[in-house]
Amino acid sequence: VRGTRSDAPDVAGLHRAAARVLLTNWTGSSTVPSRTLYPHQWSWDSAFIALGLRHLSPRRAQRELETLLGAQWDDGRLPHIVFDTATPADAYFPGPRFWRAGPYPGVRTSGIVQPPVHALAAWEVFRADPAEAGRRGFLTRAYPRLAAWHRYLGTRRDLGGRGLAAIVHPWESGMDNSPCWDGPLARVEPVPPSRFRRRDLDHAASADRPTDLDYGRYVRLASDYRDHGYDDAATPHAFAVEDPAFNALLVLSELALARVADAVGADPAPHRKRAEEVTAALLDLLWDAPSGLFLCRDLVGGGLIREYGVAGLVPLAVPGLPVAADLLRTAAGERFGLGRVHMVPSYDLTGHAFEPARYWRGPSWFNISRLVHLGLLEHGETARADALRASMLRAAARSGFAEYVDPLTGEGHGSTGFAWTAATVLDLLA
Ligand code: 2M8
Repeated sequence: VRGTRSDAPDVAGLHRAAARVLLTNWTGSSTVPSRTLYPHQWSWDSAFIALGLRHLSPRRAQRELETLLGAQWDDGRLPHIVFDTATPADAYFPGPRFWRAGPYPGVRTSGIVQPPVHALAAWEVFRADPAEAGRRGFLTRAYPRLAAWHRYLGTRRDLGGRGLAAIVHPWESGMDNSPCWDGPLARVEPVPPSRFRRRDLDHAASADRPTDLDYGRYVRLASDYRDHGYDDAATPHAFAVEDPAFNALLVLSELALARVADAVGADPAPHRKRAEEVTAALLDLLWDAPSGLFLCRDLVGGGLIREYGVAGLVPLAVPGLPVAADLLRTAAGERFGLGRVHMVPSYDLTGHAFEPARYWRGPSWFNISRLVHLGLLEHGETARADALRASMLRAAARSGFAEYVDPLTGEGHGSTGFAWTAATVLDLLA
């Protein structure tokens, strides 16, 4: 499957190849992001994967989400990793022996969370085959779990007390080493690299990954949280941030959950209300008019974080967003170069910390580009949306479904055969 900037990819071949990636990464009850780098189930990956998988097998897409929901904790949190018990414990770091967590014996998980894309995915998966979903009681079983998940985020995670969900670890944003976290992380005492053994470097180039110093800080934050029993109130969080992408996804998921509630005979009104409240809080607390972008807020150091990351563009997907025109200008401006670079870069192209190949410090990612694509469609920007779609399909075809691509050259980096890349392609082709 080949496609360059000038020749469009062969659609049938691309579809077949994407389906093959999802088949290869399927474990029997869920899909691993990558057979090498990430050999377990990841929370927001599964939601994006289900959105693509529904076009191949709605039943399997339901199963994907059910496996994750089955690992839900009593407090409502959905863990960011559900460990595959058939995979050796040391295949990934930090593995189950590090986290020492799980909802009950036999299910091992991490103790942190990832962005709430699940209700959105569940609704779309349901719509792909309502009859099959109905036979399996998919929505009826998913609804209380999804509602409990959102409740967890709205209560225990409202660390700022003003209506937004906070993240307590960079991994929770899904954008691990975004330059947005450099400031808040500078306060965290890193664990020395001799105290842990990274596995990611066995499978990916170190120039494409976070540094050892980053990892030292990730390990410190995760072990502090673990040593306080993953108790949000009891942990003295050295890192606590309100992230616009995380909260915009919560808005989209609350809106989807309102539809789910309606479909199962529950009251949709509280979900719609919550979506309105989170949108209002996003605008009130994270919107930065001078830059025309949503920024992250540092709850420990105080104030907005003046780094321009793609998380700030994600609220574009929120229906009726009053600042959509400003966000569109920013997307098309020099920082994100929409239409002039490959897909949507994860960080300001003109920023001091921009690195085109290093993970979340510049590379373009398929899940985020898809959210921006949905935002463009939402606000009637059809031509720009079509161009972005074409750019994503080309990049996926050229790179063998890479984990991320260099926005300047389109060259793939990280793992190939990456599940949400393939799933996003299937979604775009549907
Ligand atoms: C990356 O994060 C994990 C930790 O959760 C890692 O670096 O090992 C991120 O890209 C994250 O967004 C993603 O969910 C995960 C699995 O694809 O990998």
